Amino acid sequence: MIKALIFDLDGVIVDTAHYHFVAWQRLARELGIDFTEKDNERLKGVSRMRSLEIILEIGNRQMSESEKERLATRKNAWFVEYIQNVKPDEIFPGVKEMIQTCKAAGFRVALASSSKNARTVLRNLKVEDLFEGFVDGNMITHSKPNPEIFLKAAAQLGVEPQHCVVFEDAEAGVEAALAAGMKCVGVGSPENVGKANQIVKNTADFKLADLAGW
Ligand code: B16
Ligand code: MG
Repeated sequence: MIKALIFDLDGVIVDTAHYHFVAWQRLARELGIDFTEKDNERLKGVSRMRSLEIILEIGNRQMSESEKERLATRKNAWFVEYIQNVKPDEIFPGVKEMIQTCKAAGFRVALASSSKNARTVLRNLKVEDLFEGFVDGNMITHSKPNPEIFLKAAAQLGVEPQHCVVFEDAEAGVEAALAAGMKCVGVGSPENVGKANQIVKNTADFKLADLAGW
C-alpha cells in the first residue's frame, strides 16, 4: 500500500535540465569539448562532479582534482545565475494541482533532488510549502543511483520504503528508487526510464487510481 510520494525536481517538477545544459555547454566550449544535448541525458540525476567527469570522459581529458573543483564551481556560478530568473509559471503544467490532490487524499509528499540548488528553484517556483519532506544534494553522501537520497526522504516522512513511490525522469534516479525498495513512476521515454514500474509522458498524467494494486 502506498502512503508517500517522493518527487525528483529536475525533469519531474521543472525543466532545470535546460539551464544545466546551457551552463555545461558553456564550460565544454571553453575546454574545446563537443558536448551535445544527447550527451546531456547522461548528466541527469547525477551529481555536479560526476557530470563534469562525464564531460571530461567525452572529451578524453584528464585533470587534477583541484582543477575539476575549479571548473565545477565555475559551471555552478553560471547555473545559479540562470536559475535566479526561474518563474512560478515554469512549473510543469498540472503538477502543482496533482500534488495538492494527492495531499488532500492523505498521501505524504517529499522532494528529493540531487541538486545543491534545489531550495532556490523551489523558492523561485513558489512551491516550497508544498513538500513536507525535503532532501537535496547538500544532505547526502552518495548520489543517485545510490538509494540514500530516497531513504532519507522516506525517513523524514516516517514512512517505510515499501510504502513509497518515487517520480523520476533519469535512469540513475529510477535505479536509486528501486534499490531503495520503493516503487517508481518513470517520467519521460522508455529509453530513459524503462525500468520503472509505470511510465508516464508527463508528471501530471499520473492518476491516484494508478496506485490501485501496488
Ligand atoms: P547541482 P535532480 C540533478 O537534479 C540534475 O538532474 C543533475 O543534472 C545535476 O547534475 C544534479 O541535480 C546536481 O545539481 O549542480 O545544482 O548541485 O534531477 O536530482 O532534481
Ligand atoms: Mg531529474
